[in-house]
Amino acid sequence: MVDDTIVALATPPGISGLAVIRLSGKDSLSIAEKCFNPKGKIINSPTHTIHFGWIIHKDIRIDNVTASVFLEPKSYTGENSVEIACHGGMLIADEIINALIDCGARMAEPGEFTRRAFLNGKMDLMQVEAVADLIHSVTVPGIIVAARQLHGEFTVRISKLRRMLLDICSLLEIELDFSDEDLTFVKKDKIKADVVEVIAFCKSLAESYKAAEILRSGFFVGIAGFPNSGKSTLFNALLRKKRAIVSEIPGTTRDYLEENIILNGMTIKLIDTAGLRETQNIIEMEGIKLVQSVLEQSNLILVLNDISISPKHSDELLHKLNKEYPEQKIVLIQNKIDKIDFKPIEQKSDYIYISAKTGEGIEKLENLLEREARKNTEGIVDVLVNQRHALLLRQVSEQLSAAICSIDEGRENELISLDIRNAVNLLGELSGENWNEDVLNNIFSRFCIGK
Ligand SMILES: Nc1nc2c(ncn2[C@@H]2O[C@H](COP(=O)(O)OP(=O)(O)OP(=O)(O)O)[C@@H](O)[C@H]2O)c(=O)[nH]1
Ligand SMILES: [Mg+2]
Repeated sequence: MVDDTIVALATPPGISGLAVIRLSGKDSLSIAEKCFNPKGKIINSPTHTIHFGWIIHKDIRIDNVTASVFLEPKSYTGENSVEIACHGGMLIADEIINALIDCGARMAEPGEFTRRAFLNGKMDLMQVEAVADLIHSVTVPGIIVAARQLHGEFTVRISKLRRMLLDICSLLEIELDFSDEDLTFVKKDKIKADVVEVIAFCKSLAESYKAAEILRSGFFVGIAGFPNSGKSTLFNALLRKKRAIVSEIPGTTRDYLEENIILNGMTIKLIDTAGLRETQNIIEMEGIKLVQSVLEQSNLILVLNDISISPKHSDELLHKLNKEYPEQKIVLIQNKIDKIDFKPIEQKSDYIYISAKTGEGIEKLENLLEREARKNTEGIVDVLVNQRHALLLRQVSEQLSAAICSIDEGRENELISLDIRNAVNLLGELSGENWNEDVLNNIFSRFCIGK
């Protein structure tokens, strides 16, 4: 148990209705008491009570506030805590924090409150990561999954798996103790079936990493095409504002531009890029090089075609991009339909005809973007798999596959059990039952001060 008392602003700095300052540690109440008036209220307070009063430090009246008291272990960190809600404004909160530091608190490190919650057994590592995802997720489904993870539903599943694997190890090891008597406690076929099921579960979870990343950070959509096809006009139309420069001069966009739109709770990260063509212009060439990295990280690529030149004008480019980016879904968008007098026939449901200039077809395109974003994140229920989880889950699968090989080769129970126990330990790393300082530092580097 850490025994100093930490303090930090828990709300974003700036002007707001209220700001919340958090204090946690065994001396939280006595430190808050020193600057709180009326006297005697906080220090003698029962847990989960709220007190109205003034922060007065060195005879200067700073602000009137409410102070909520939580006594250990019934607090976020598991320690004595006080949350002071003051008027929003950087200087007021800063002055109160300085007063509390004067009275014995120390400024908290990023994520230190949650680190204490973990160290005091208030939450496991998967729940800690869920807190970060809950704060950072830019999609509503991402928030819903992170909240389930925080609630601990996934941890329960992992615990069940660990228990099941440990039971298998126990049976294998009991059999070992009675090896002279040739007793069989468990059928190897049954073990194999159970282990194969766990491998499939871990593999599919590890594969959900990419989809979880979409729920966490948004769905990346790169807009590509020949110069003048209307990419920047479409970018502006989807954003409902003039963000990118539009002109009839081919090669207008050089640097790529990135902006978010939110479609029914799904954040779509739109990226407008330089038009693709052979060019001798050095700056334009640099812009075109950047397109490659944008398209590589896109979840979906929209190729814009100027239908007024020809509906097939971009077919070769489309073919080339399909070959270069086999991982990405690529959709052809026919633009500038306001300039043609024939009515295009919709060939496929994904085939979209728009006029970025007049707005015709934009709603249909938005529906397609939302549909694709949701399709790419289906099946994620109670955990947002991150890089750390994916790595551990792959290692669990490898250990269990080794156990299956040992069973198939008729090896001794001792060896089979060893591989399964390694997998159990790795699952323990996932939930944080086995942890080390490096893992914690890495996880908490994502946190902000005050969380
Ligand atoms: N009539 C019509 N003109 C359009 C439409 N979309 C774009 N334009 C015009 O086409 C020209 C090029 O548009 P941009 O949006 O700058 O094209 P771009 O693809 O971003 O071009 P680069 O940045 O050079 O690669 C501008 O004059 C636009 O007004 C459309 O739907 N209809
Ligand atoms: Mg442009």
